[in-house]
Amino acid sequence: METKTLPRRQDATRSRGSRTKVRSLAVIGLGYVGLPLALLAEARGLRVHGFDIDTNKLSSLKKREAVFLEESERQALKKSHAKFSADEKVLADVDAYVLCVPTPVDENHIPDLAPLMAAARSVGRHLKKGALVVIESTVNPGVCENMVLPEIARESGLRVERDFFFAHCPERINPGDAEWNVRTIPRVIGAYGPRSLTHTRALYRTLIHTDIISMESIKEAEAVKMVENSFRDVNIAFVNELAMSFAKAGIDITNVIRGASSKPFSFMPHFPGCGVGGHCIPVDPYYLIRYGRENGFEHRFLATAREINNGMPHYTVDVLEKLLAQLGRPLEKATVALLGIAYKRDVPDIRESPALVIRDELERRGAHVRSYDPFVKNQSTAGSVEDALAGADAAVVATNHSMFSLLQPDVFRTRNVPVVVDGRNCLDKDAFIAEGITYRGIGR
Ligand code: SAJ
Repeated sequence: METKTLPRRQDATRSRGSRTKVRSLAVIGLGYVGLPLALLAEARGLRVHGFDIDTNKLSSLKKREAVFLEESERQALKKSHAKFSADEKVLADVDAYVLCVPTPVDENHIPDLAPLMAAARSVGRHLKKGALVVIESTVNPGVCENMVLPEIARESGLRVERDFFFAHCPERINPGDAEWNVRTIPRVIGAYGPRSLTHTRALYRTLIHTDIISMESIKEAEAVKMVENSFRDVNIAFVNELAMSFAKAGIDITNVIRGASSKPFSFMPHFPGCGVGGHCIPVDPYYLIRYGRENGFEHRFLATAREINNGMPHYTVDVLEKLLAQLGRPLEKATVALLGIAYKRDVPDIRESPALVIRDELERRGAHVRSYDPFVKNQSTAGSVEDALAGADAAVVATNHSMFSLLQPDVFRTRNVPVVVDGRNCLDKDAFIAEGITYRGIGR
């Protein structure tokens, strides 16, 4: 409702009516960020073109299908007249471009900007005077202005702030969250200059009816997203470290967190688990670490938090190995039911999922893994929970899917599964112990 503006060095010029009005929008990258944005823009009356290089995704979109959408967005997609294509022609003659392409890290945690740079070149080839370009992809400070903008200017031959306008508005999509979505989440924008700011604010005011906060610079907007997600990673690492410590002391960390949460101020609960997955939280801190190094600063705290969180899948397998050894059952040659492959509750996304690390580590230690995930059936080796548990020496819950949280101990006992490691502390610990099952959580 409110367009809050943080104190700025330059006063943004007021929106000049139709000159900033966006009537057509091209969204580059039609994943869980770009597609909801494209559908929202169409619902707001804009002519929308969607561009993506992934032909599999485009063939689903041609059938008006997309598994990662919320139900209301799935309905909107079925009725959508937006044009989705891998042909760059859809990038011609639009008032605004929003780039929502992935910015992953490689196996050495080095940020990979190739998709974003390729998208920038595509836009540059079709950019016309007066158009606006917004980067929603998550990047560290400096990337938009020092890497992406020069590519667009070179390809188009146009000058920023004079011929076209440029800004960063970091995406804040929270997969699986029905309440906070592209319509309702406040947004932060950082623009190249006052005219770019005016055009960017006009676009997002058209799209969303919630707070729009203008930062003093593009770098500040890039930094906001990095800080948001690094904050979450370090807080998860904090409780993961506590979990490993309190496990040795026989203290249930989940009770301690519940107790600490009774403090009505300056405590924000996070929860220990078998690891940190997804496209954001385990990725963004590496961007900040690299950026710090470029500026001669070592982010020791961020790096330590990453190390702790990256160690949780192995810690989980260690817990299992010790429990089986106590029962005289070596992990090697044991059959382990792995419940959960996705990185997060009730989503089909496996990117950076700790469950995949647990699976690989179990197999590396000689165990036979039977995995089941109702949201990721194509990676499951069992057809149901019961199928995964049949003949298993142990079970590991790696994702707190709603259906797993409801599992009762008798499902395990009747299949003679003596050991359960609850990597998301989502099972009823007392019920499992009462049923005579050897139960361990993460920190409880
Ligand atoms: N996790 C924990 N303990 C926690 C919270 C999460 O171990 O207390 C694990 C999850 O199991 C998962 C990973 O961390 O493997 C990431 O979980 P997440 O809830 O942060 O989910 P994401 O990756 O979808 O994060 C998104 C982010 N949104 C954006 O980047 C725009 C993040 O900023 C949000 O804070 C987060 O959703 C959210 O709040 O749910």
